[in-house]
Amino acid sequence: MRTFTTTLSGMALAATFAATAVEAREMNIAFTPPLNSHYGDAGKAFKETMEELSGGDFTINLKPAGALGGERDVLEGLQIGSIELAISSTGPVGNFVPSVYALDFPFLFESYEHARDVLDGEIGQELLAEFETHDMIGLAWAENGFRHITNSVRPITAPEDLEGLKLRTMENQVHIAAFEAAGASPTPMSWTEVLTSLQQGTIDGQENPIPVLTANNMWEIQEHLTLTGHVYSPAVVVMSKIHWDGLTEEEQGWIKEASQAAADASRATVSANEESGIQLLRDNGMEVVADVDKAAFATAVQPAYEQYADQYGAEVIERIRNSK
Ligand code: EAX
Repeated sequence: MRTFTTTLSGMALAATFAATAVEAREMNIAFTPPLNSHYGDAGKAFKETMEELSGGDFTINLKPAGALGGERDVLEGLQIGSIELAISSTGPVGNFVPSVYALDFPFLFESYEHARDVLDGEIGQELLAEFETHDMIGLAWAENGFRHITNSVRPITAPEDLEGLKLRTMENQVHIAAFEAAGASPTPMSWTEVLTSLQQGTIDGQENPIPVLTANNMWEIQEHLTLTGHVYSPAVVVMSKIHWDGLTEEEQGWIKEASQAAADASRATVSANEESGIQLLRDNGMEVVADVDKAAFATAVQPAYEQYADQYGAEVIERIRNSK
């Protein structure tokens, strides 16, 4: 009898160890573009790197296409710990980490190289550190890209053509002010509502980088594209502080390495697809205005600086301008 009982408890113990051994810790990483996008490539790089470094102790579940909500909802989820990780454009981030608004001013960055240098340098790292006092951990700067305007009312060849256009913006005070100043009628909303709103005609247009347009077959619902490049849109790899604090130092190191891999992957995809993406949009019937008087658009949106630069980091904006 004794042997039988010993065997049973041994088996129970083995089963417990076996269950514990295979029970990888799961984390979700949320983003709004589809899996087949620059954010999807970032998410896959994060997943591969984290699962390799942890030897399978962690499983990263990709949650693309707004599966866990719009960017603002996801950031709120990070703060309360209902979501572990996200790749988010800075669009709504300024509502949570105000100093990040300094990155969202129009015509502030002059090239991808300039933006990447600033974000990987002192300014970008200082801003990442700001996230922690807002219950999030800023891990790395990924990339959304330079934003351009699409609509289905008229070709936008000059700022005057924006007059009265119902243009969706992100939930970003600086962008709203910029398009108001230019004469448009800005409508802030989460990305998860944009495609339906365009199809229903409740908005006339929107503005986004080329990879977001191609990943969402924008040619199916928008006729005109104008290559204004009016804002450089960073994306941030960000984690819930609640979940970060539950990791060992070694595990936190893995998260950081995976975040940088994600950032690098997004930039590689943007660099590879910017030109080919514009051609794809043209080939699918969008009328592209490429020769844009950017100085005229910069003048039209300048009031956004008067309205918000002092509140959202005039000193950082000046440092960025001087870094050109
Ligand atoms: O982050 O909301 C937007 O327009 C963003 O560019 C999009 O969600 C990708």
